[in-house]
Amino acid sequence: MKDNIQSIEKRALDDMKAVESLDQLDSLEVKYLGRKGLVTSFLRNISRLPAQERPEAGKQANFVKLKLEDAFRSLRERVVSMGSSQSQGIDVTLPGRYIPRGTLHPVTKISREITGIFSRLGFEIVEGPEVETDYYNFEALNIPRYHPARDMQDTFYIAENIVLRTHTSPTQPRIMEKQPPPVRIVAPGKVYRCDSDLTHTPMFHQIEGLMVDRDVSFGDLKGTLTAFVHEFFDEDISLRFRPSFFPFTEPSAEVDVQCVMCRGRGCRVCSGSGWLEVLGSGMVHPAVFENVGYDTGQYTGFAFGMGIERLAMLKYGIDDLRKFFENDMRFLGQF
Ligand code: 2NM
Repeated sequence: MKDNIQSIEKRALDDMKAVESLDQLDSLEVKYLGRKGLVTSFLRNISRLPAQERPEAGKQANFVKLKLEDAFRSLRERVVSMGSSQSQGIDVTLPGRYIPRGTLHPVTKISREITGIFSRLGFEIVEGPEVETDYYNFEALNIPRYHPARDMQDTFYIAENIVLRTHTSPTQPRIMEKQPPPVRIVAPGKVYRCDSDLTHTPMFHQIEGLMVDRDVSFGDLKGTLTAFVHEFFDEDISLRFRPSFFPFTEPSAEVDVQCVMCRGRGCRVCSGSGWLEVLGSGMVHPAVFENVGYDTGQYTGFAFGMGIERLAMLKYGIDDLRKFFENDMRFLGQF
């Protein structure tokens, strides 16, 4: 009886050496370990042995069964990993398997496109914290204590003097404090406003830029932003600089481009005016320079800011701001 189970084991291991395909492996496993297999039958027949032989025979047979199960398992892994190509063949004419790939979010794409343009114009890309002090978000930028922009309605307060930044501008006094002119930087990132409706989300993205040096003029501002708009939208697009107001710049100007949808004829997107506002800009207010310790007698600078979602909507013809935040793959997969 003992010899018998050992010889079954030996035959099984010999048979396994000859296996060349999964099919052969399957039938071999049935032959030895299947319901009517040799090992299984042997175990079943142990009850017919004399009582004193049963414990030892059972022990031996169960041991062989475990060993063979193990041997079949590792042989199966080997056959599957290397043998299948030969035994079953690969049809090289079959189309490849579809491998789903991620895409960049349109906000990320547009942000990189914008920072890329300014990078080629000699600007450095910098980032600042999203949780900001009241000082950098407002005070350093010449936004006085009772200015409407500070109202609880617009600003998310974290603590007494800590806010979620309402714009990317605070990055700029942080940089200016640390390095003397010349400065050429663009700061992309997330900003937060306590505001939510069809055209406002509590979080959105901005890019702000700053250039400071001796003799930087409003002409430099116009030239730089014109170059940017022509590269971002279209070489032939018209733009105009319209007087405006920001606490941190004087004079200030908003930049409009000819409507990208109707080319200035007037449509729904531009509310019939033929123009679209794309940027805010201006010459840095002397109060901002004084706050960071720059000599206003030696240095001047220009700054600008833009909303990334807005530019993405104009460039891709997206009509609903909420699409950026819904994470619907049918929308995101198009970029
Ligand atoms: C804008 C418009 C105009 C701006 C100003 C500064 C700083 F820090 F230099 F004073 N940073 N960003 C600025 C100026 C931002 O966004 C509509």
